[in-house]
Amino acid sequence: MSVIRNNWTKEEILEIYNKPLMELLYEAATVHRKFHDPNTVQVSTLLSIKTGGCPEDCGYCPQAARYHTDIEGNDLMSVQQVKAQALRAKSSGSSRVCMGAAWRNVKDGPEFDQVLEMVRTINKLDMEVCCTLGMVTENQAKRLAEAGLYAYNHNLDTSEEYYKEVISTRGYEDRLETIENVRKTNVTVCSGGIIGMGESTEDRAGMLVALSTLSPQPESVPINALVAVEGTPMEDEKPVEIWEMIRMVATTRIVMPETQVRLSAGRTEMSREGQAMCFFAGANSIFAGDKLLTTPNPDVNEDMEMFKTLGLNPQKPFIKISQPKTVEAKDSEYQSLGEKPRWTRPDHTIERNELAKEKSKLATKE
Ligand code: SAM
Ligand code: DTB
Ligand code: SF4
Repeated sequence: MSVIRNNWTKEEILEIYNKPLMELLYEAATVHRKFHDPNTVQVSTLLSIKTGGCPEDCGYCPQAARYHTDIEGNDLMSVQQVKAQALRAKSSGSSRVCMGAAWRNVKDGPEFDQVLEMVRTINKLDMEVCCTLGMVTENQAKRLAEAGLYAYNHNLDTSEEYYKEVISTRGYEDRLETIENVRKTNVTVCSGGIIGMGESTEDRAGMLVALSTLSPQPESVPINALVAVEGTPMEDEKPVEIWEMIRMVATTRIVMPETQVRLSAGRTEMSREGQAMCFFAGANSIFAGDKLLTTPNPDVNEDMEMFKTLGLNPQKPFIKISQPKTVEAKDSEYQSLGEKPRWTRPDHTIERNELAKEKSKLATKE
């Protein structure tokens, strides 16, 4: 039985990533079978509970207010709307709902209280609840845990070095600190990244070093292929080749044997054969539903057909960790502290982000 290693080096990871493909696939599939049932895939549904208008400058993101994209922004959804969507997701075979908000960080107040109520409501539907709300403090993470949150998603996105070329409004250390805050609770950590943003293979390996040396390693690692959205600084990035996705998934599986590796954004561009190779290489989770947060995703029925063709079964909820208990707001042990945490704001200049902002200003004037 291999042991989980928290001391992977970039050189070792690069060596794995660059192996002849058949060797890489065989090694990854062998690790996968030791730790997981290869015919079970976890299915998560994404729900954008607050869309667009985000103050950050993430170069890949269509929800950043400073870029001129086509998406329709929305205020925070109501608890009832979220419940209806969660029920739909459950009936179509999802065991988890991941609620995303276009926020830089969580702010104490009525909107966060409403999100806590959404967490309670979905947990009571016996589904795993995940949130991705930006940076969180320890107290906020504890309040989410108490409401019944199962997972918190906060991606490292890329290597520490390349992160500076992607985002200037917050630092890598803020990302790591948020993950540490989540780790102070029983909520599981979901953290991964994006390939296809112009990063090098070394950056991909660097991100896997950062994730695999976390102790414990994240319980789930989403691997996204960039969805290049018009108006964002990355609109002209070339699509990721399926071989790169397969290599990234396989390498992630080898260095993080126990984690659920999620085939995330970019599936609309992948053939069934390509996705099948990713599952063989160790991917055992997907985002399902016609939409990711703002961009398209394969149709649920098509995904279920693919599962049938490949003999895959959706994973039941709470397999690895038991269902958290929900504490009602009136019985809460924690208070809203009204914190004003000082997350960093490096504010260095990223040329392509600045150009996209300028272009957006011109487009708005027209
Ligand atoms: N605002 C919160 C945050 O940034 O932490 C949560 C939502 S944010 C949209 C969640 C993640 O989605 C990002 O960290 C990024 O990895 C992924 N993402 C966003 N836009 C993407 C795109 N165009 N292509 C692929 N992944 C993307
Ligand atoms: C993750 O790693 N990928 C998801 C989820 N976590 C929140 C988001 C993908 C977003 C793709 C672009 C969009 O639809 O806006
Ligand atoms: Fe905002 Fe998150 Fe998009 Fe960055 S990734 S612009 S923080 S919604």
